[in-house]
Amino acid sequence: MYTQSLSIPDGEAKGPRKVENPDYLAEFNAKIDAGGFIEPKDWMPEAYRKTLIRQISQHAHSEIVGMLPEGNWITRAPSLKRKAILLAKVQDEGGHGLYLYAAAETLGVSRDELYEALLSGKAKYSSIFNYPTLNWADIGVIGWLVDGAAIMNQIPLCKCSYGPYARAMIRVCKEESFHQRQGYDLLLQMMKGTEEQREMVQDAVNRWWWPSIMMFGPHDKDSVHTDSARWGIKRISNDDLRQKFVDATVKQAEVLGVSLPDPALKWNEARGHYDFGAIDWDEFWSVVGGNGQCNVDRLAARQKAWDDGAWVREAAIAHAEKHSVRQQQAA
Ligand code: FAQ
Repeated sequence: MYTQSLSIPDGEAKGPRKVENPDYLAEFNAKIDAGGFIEPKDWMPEAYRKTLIRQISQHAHSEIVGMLPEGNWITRAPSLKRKAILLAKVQDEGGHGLYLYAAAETLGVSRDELYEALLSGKAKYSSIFNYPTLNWADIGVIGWLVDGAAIMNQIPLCKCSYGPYARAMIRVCKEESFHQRQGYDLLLQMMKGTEEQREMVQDAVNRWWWPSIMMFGPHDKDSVHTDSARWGIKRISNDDLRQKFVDATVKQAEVLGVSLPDPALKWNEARGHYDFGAIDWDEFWSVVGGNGQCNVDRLAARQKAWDDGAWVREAAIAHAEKHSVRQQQAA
């Protein structure tokens, strides 16, 4: 999308100008301080470029791995309407992955390199997608809590300093908003159903609440990518976003008629926020480190998709080569 007509200055084969230069740096900092966007052909410090490749590609990987827990339920959706909604949602997540890979490519890295980093386990993807979807209510809870957390994190990214990432986020957030609503609607319907359905919803909420809170990443004191805020990539810190999410979600849980599995969850008048219990960081780091319930299955599914798609990539290259020869002959 972004990358097709990108010709990079200074004669480099790909990627922006990498030479470090104090004048360029001053210009770059001034643009960031003024709230402007950095575009692919602009000079940028190498560390900024690397941080963006890391974050955008991990975000892209999260989207396409995130298709799996819900994709698993498409054939088992209880009605045609729910099947159509779920199919559209899962396709949207695949689309988000594609915008994000394209945005990362504008930074001078190839799709193959990014994909190789995912499949070899070098690059991370969101911890949340390593939990299993055990019952139909999980699909509603993913929409409500996981997409809800994703929107909370991604709205500020619409104003991030890197133009292609910020622009991709605008459309992604609109679609995530639909995802969140369809999930909440699904749960509202189930809560109006039988006792067994209400129990399924509560069970799903109990299992997904803490992993959703963990999605925002480690506490600020343990967050290592501090340059990200200075460069206007991350505009709100992990803990502040997590707090905003908890504050917004408690009321939604009340309306739904479910309890949140945290006895320490309590409104704090002095802070003007909800207090909540301690997060199990051992569990978080274990899942991030590859030892969650579904890490192995998720990567195996992505590897299979990559292998099964080899003929498509080969056909596309053959077509492009044929086209290029014809163009040369016609010239
Ligand atoms: N899982 O220094 P920080 C979605 C890592 S999309 C795994 O605080 P940073 C849509 C972090 O990478 C969900 N790893 O890092 C959807 C770093 O390791 P590294 C994805 C995590 O980057 C819905 C280390 O810990 N969203 O859900 C996690 O400043 C439904 C230290 O952390 C994005 O990617 C985690 N949860 O802040 C799809 C949004 N948290 O890289 C399908 C963009 C932290 O040095 C169905 N990303 N780590 O090896 C961000 O906003 C940031 O990257 C954070 C982390 C906030 C995730």
